[in-house]
Amino acid sequence: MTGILRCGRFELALERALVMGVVNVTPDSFYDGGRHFDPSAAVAHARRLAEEGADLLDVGGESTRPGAAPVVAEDELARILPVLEGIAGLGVPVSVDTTKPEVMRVALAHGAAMINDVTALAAPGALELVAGSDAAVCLMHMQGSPRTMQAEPTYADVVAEVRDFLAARAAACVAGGMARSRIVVDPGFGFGKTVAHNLTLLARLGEIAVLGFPVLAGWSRKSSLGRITGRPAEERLAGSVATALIAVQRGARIVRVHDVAATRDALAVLAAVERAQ
Ligand code: 9MG
Repeated sequence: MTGILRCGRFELALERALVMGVVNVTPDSFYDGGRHFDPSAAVAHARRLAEEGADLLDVGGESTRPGAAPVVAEDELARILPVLEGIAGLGVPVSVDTTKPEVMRVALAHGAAMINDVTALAAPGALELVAGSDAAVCLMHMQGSPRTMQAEPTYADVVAEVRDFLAARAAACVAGGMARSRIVVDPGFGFGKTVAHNLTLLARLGEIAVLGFPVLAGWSRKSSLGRITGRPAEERLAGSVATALIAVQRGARIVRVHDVAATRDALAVLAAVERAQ
């Protein structure tokens, strides 16, 4: 896919796959929970990811790991606002990972260029709020909620169900006034999916990409990689990079990762091979 992703004051060319660096300001995220809970540590981490070549930074103040406890909007904002302020001058578009319209409103006022919503703007008022801004949105598929999603995920055809859901949410955004060039879709690896569901979605990612929106893929350090390799989250770099490459080869245009430098290098090699064809 070529084209442009419009996010706030940024226009991101999609000729090469983009790398979104994860900045979790949480005590309980599955891989980096607690590492950057202190705002100055989170800002330093974001700065490092930007230096490593992140095209976007995704800042989140509420863990979406399976079983995670919900956080009220006030606490979520208290976690992310000092970080948004600290990284505003980096020149890298900032995405805010939230499901709450109250958090979205404040984040947009603080310059967020994208809203990354793992519930695809399900909350009342969320769609209208984002549509009324100039930010991009990432619409993600999830079966259930973080508290319950891994209990017994069930699909007749996981790819068709995820694709149809994402198509319907994107259509709702367009009907609500959002330009197509502001919309990203994401199958939501690990969100109400077994390892087999995740692998099927990755293998058939092209069937999501045909929707015509940039596809974001997030496999970084996730438990499916642990199930495949037998390794804990700290040792899943190789698996994470492998899945980022496979996702891009099958149509993803954005990969959401903890390890920006390694992913950028791997994608540069892939792009060089593709140019040589
Ligand atoms: C917040 N978050 C955690 N994993 C994610 C994924 O795979 N995609 C998106 N969009 N957000 C995610």
